[in-house]
Amino acid sequence: MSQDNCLFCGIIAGDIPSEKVYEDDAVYAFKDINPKAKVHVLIVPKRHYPNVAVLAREDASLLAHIVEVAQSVADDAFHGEYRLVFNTGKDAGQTVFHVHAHVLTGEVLDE
Ligand code: DGP
Repeated sequence: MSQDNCLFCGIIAGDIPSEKVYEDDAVYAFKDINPKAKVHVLIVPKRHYPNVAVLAREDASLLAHIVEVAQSVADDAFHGEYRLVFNTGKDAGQTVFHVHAHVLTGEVLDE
């Protein structure tokens, strides 16, 4: 279910262009517009959840699937090693309130 005025719902629907990396029935993965690593992919569930805490509570298996997709992105990009970040809340740096996993990989990352 999508939400009006949600940027990532618009990307999933194809109304806003993005560089797709992976898609299945449940998730969509695309390149971050402002990459913080050589490979910086966002993975979003197609159904709108505002943050990872709500997703974990309402559909833990979908959260596990997002981790599987992150692993697959990193398997392809950088021998399966990656950083997985869910900014949760405005004061933690969340700017888009449709849950998204940042997958940072493709190079050795700073600590
Ligand atoms: P966060 O700060 O955790 O809410 O991350 C939001 C990310 O979304 C940020 O890294 C930049 C990315 N982003 C924002 N707008 C767009 C867009 O229109 N297209 C793409 N591909 N990424 C976007």
